[in-house]
Amino acid sequence: MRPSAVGVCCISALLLLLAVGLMPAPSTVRADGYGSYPPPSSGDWVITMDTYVGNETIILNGNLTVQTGASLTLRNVTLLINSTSAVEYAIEVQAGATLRILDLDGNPATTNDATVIDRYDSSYTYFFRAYSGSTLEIKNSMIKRCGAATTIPIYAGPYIETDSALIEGNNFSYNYDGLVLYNSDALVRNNTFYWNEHTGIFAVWWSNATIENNHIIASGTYGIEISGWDNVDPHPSNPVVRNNVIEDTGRGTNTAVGIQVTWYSRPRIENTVILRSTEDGIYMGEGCQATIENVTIDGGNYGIASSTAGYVWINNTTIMNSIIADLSVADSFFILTNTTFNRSKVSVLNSGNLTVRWFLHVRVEDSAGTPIAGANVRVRDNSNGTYDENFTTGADGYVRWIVVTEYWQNSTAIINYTPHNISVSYSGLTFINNPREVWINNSRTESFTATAVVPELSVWSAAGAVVLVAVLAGRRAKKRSM
Ligand SMILES: [Ca+2]
Repeated sequence: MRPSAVGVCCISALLLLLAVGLMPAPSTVRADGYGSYPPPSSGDWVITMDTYVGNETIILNGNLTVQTGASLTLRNVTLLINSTSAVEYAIEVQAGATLRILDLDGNPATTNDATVIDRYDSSYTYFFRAYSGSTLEIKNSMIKRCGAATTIPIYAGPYIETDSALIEGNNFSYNYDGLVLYNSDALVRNNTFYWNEHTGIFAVWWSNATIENNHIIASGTYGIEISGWDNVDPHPSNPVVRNNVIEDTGRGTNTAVGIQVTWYSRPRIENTVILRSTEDGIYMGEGCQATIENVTIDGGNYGIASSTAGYVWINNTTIMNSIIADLSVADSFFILTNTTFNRSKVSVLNSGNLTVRWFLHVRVEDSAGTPIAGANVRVRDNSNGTYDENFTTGADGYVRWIVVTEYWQNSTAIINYTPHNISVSYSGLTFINNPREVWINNSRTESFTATAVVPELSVWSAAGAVVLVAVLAGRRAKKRSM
């Protein structure tokens, strides 16, 4: 059946609307709400009961307070805070209250349904505080231009001091700090932090948050700051930081650090890429320790720098293209395992020291290339050290992941522990080039080959095998002749 003229007309109109982006809002996209709703046109908006607002733009000329026992859910809401002086209005979530800032479809890829919180068209900022004991969920939404230029965490940006915080799939842009975690074990993942004035994510005062899969772009001073607040009464923060990309911290001009760790904090930093920080990729400050694993740092004045930190364990990491030094170790202890850096760009200062280690794998095989299980492998470092360990090969003929030290360095000396002496033994066999001296300055596999095949069978069982083979061959021959 041919479409009617009216139908064609309607379809054409629809296509036109689609083409120019003027699709009428579907019926679900209609301002609605209940509870402490609608918000007042002036004065504070106080949420005293379970409240929902959807698909609405609100200009708030006052504070927004979610009171204890109440909840506020925002979906596809644009909330503009109209402060008229420098320190005026705030969004506050009290202990025992819940705030949910959500999009409509639960999909971070569609951003036109995000809830957006921003200041109104003035130069005055606003504050955002989710207090201890509150519940906060921010998903697939945007928070912009929050916080003031201050070192006081509660004023510096969207401020979270509750553990019950899920921050996922959002965009935090143009805030002073993109996100402030204060005594918070929040889960912060899959967010974008763009052009926050000072810091992308500030985790301070016992914040053991999980910070993962975030993209932190062009923060002014720090991509992520992990802090124990001070050294007088430190409250170290020990977050897990993984799978993040942090780039252009400092925007090429400021003295800026990809990940700043201070005051006895002990983060774990994994699978993270740090590009073009202006000063340091990672800085480790007083009393701090960290495990840094599978991290790539490219560019900046320094790769990983420290001052009076404790132990910094750096594993499977690559540091490259630093302008001044890939490693700057001041009064700290860096232990590198399987980590790539430029040896001509290392600075060890004062009482600092650096240990460089690699993984050694040893394979043992017979003259036919068959792996030998149960062979003994002995590894010793040179006369500067005391390392002397024995291992046994597995079914695949390997001993793997032997950690060997190449050298140790302080501000005045380098002590080499390589070349290493590696020997293998197996009853009844001799091996080519065994024992051998190996200069180990990268992770590597050493293969040892025997001069004969493994004498697997005794004389009697070998004779038995010959008989068995003969019998089998005979059967086969009979079958064929049938
Ligand atoms: Ca969405």
